[in-house]
Amino acid sequence: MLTAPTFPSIEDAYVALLQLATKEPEHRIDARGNTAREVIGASFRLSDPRQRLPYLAERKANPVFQFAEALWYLSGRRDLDMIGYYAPSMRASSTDSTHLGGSAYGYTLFHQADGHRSPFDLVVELLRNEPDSKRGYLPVFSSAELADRSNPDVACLAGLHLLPRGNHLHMVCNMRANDLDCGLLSDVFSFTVIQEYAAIQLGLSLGTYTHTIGSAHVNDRNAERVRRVLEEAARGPAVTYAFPPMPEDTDAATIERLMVHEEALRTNELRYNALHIHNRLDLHPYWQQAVMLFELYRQIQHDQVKAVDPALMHALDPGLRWLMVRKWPACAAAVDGGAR
Ligand code: 5HM
Repeated sequence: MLTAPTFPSIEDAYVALLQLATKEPEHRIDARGNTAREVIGASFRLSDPRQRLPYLAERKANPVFQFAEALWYLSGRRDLDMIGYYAPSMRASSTDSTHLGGSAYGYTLFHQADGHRSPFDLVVELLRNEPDSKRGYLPVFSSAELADRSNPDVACLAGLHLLPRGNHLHMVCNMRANDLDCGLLSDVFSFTVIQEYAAIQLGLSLGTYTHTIGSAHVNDRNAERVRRVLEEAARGPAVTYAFPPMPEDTDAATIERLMVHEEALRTNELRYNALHIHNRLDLHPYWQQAVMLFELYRQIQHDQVKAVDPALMHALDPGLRWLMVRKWPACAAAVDGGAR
């Protein structure tokens, strides 16, 4: 087969890649202090890019970070204030303690410099007028990033290729490198959200997502967790949840509104309960879920509660609840004895 192997969900692709890199590595590498097992030129396709979360207790995917990162990209930002609150480890990649560099993909793709249209806007406009186009490419990695040999943050994403074919928007993602245990899951989550958002702007259905990687590797420091994940996967699929479709009226104004709520919760200026989120925010129930995640995280970070608000946990989609219970002890405490 000459096209990438197809998987029904990111969980299946993730497990297959971990198996490949740990059991049949092609190279042992040691780049910038990271010893790793590596396979070069790996790729996969997702038939349903909405199946973008893995339900593996040993992996403990963090849906709060996943939504935060996707929205950070869609709003064209590069500030550490926002993303560093959700992923403190990303602060180490900043040279000025304020911004991120190459990995602030949203700034490259969605930022509108001085009234100019963003690269994303240009590609959407092109594809509206030329449906079978092969030119809908959004480059991210730039060799200029290599000019500074000590640059800690060189983009791993080379580019995203949007391909409207028939009624569907397909996307191919090219990565120069992917950490299969740490980077892959959040990358695929965010990039498939960008794909779905682009499909909506073009009035198309969501097509397939193809992910290609130059250096696909598992760092030795993560080997123990990877072993546990593979053991869990070998026991068979325990649970799976369908991720709902993004509402068809989602646009830049929706993202802006969401970011107002996100900031109010991140800075602890406001606190929301489930009823308020349901009844008082001008947001589709799909996006209300993201606000619920940010409020739960506010309770964990700012209030440092032992147990988060059970009503909020109850209002979460079952798949997100499953993940939050596994990720955060304060979420598990809120549903103990209740429906997990
Ligand atoms: O030395 P290098 O710049 O390639 O190190 C970056 C590491 O972060 C690699 O392991 C790369 O695969 C991983 N990474 C990732 O998987 C980094 C980013 C941020 O650009 C990402 N996915 N999005």
